[in-house]
Order: sequence, then C-alpha cells, then structure tokens
Amino acid sequence: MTISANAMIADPGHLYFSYIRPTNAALQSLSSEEGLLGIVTFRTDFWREDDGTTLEGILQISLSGRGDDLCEIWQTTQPVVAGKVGDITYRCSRDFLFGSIALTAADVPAGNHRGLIVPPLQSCAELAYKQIFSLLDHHGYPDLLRIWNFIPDINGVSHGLEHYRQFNIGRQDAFLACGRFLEKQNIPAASALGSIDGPLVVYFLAARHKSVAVENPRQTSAYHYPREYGPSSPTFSRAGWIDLGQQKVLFISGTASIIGHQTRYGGDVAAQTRESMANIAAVIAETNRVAATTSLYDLNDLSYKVYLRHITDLPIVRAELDLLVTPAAPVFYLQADICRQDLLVEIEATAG
Ligand code: 3EB
Repeated sequence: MTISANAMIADPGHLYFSYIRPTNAALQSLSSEEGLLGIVTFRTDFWREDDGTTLEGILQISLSGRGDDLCEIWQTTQPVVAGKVGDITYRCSRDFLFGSIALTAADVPAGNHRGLIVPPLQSCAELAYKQIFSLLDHHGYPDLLRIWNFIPDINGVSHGLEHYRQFNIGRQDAFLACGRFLEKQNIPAASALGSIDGPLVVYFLAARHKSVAVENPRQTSAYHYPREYGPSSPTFSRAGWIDLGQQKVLFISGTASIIGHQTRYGGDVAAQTRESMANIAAVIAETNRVAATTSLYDLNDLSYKVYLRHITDLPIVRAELDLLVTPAAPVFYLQADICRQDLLVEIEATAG
C-alpha cells in the first residue's frame, strides 16, 4: 500500500522555536539533537568550539551586539538532514526547510538596465530570492512561511537610492520572475532590518503544506504601498498562519507604527510601541476571523522580538509592553536599524 499525499498532510510534523542564551554547552547539546532546523545568533563575535572551529548550522547576523544575549532556535519533531545548494545552506525534515543565504556585491555580476547601473544590493536581493524559490520549488517545499531580511546599512544611500528601496526592487523582481506575485497567498510574513555591515543575509522557513496569508485592516498591504516609499513596493504579508493538525503556528511580520501607509508618531518611541502593538492586536483579530477556529489567539499567546533603533529606548519600550502583555510572554530585544528613517521600533511575534 502506498502512503497518499493526503495521509501525510493528516500527520505533519510540529515546529518549535525558542530564544536561549548561546552558551557553548547549550548550543553543543542542541546541535546533536535530531530535529534541529536552525540556530540564529545576532552578535558579531562568532560562537566557536574550544578548538576554534565554528559549529556547523549556526547562522551569524552582524548586529551591534547590544540588546539581549539570546539566539533563536528552530526545531521540529521530524529527523533533519543538512544540505547546501548554490549559496543557500539549509536543514530540512519531511515537512519543513530552514535555510539561509548571504550575498555581497562580489557574488553578483555588475548589471545594467537600459544603460543605468543596477545597484549591487538590488542584484543581491533578486539573486537571493530567486535561489530560494528555485530550492523550494525543486525540493517540494512550495510554501515560504516566514522570511527575515538583514540589509547592510539599510538607511544608507548609494546610486541615488536608499538601500532598503534597492532591496525592494530586487525582491519584487524575483517574486515576479518566479510567478509568485499573482497569488497574494504566496507572499510570506517577513521582517526587514538593518545590519551593521557585511553581506545581505536572508533566512527563512518553508513548509510542504500551505499556510494562509493574513493582512491588517488598519494598514495598506505593503505590496500596495504607493511609490513615495520607493520604485517597487515591499513584498511581504502582515502575517501567515499554518495548520499542523495538533498545532497551529502564527507568524506575525515585523510590525511598526504605520497606519494606512503612513508612519505615525515620528520621534515618540512610546507611542510607536503602542501603535505597533495595536497593529499586532488587529492582525491577531484578523487571523482569528479568517481562521475561524475555536483556538483563538491573543497578545499573551505570542513570543516577541523587538528591534530598537536606539537601544537606550529599551526601558521605555519595555514599560509599554509590560502594560499590554503578560510577564510570562518571552520578549527578546535587539538593536537594529529599521527600514524607514522615522521608525524607532519594529516588533515581530510568533505563536506556536
Ligand atoms: C512596514 O510595515 C514596516 O520589507 O520585508 C516590516 C516587516 C517592514 C517586513 C519587509 C518591512 C518588511 O512597512 C517595515
């Protein structure tokens, strides 16, 4: 008897994430666990074994190192194998694939379009996303659940255009070229932050089974932002939700103080925090509405990652979150630049 695809869908693996202190002992024991999909650290000092070698499977993001000394862990209940294709390093189980890619100007050909130089970062974004879509299509993980983008000097300008806007052109071109833009359900939940330096780094989680994209009624869909925010709109959804049978996982994108398409409360980090949380609450309400399940989410069910432009704002932001979320909810603070100059905070959230 053959196992049908439907039988597999009836019993998908589960997905777990945690934020832990990256001690050698903790990482060593994790790396030997069967279901490890990925470890992400956010410091410039690489974790190394005592003999000086790096532990395989750890992705290093170059942030300032200010903020919580935690790393992000993704695990599944299924056996995992590791692989590498093109510039992507990945680990995958039957139902999930976690991967990352890092590209610099040296990895892309000098391009030009109608006589104009294509900024290398734009080419990096396009190449990174094209490689990701090709991997997912060929290996049978069609659903890009969640993606994190770390853009070097995100607010810097070169070739007459801000780096985040260059990135958005390349990203959208890849979605268009790979036929992933027509169906809005194909657009993943995402975060986009600035790294200090180094390559464009993108890491992602994909699944064999379909997730459901969710938008926020208080916000213009990012893929419909008008041209005042750049030649190409950002390609991400406000949230994605996947039903794994016993488990339902909700990924809320990086969320900021934006109503419609406009920034609110420029310069006021406390008000921006409250507005970001109001947006997250609205995304949760929308998820509960479209999912129409009995297991409804609320703000206290989530784990949070908070990116602060100025780490000195941490006590102010923490005080606001303490008023809105149970102290039992994990909150992980990092310093990173945000994609709009006037944004001081971006908050992402996950429930598993
Ligand atoms: C926003 O709502 C804030 O470009 O992938 C948040 C999450 C933001 C993801 C992205 C950007 C992105 O526009 C910024």
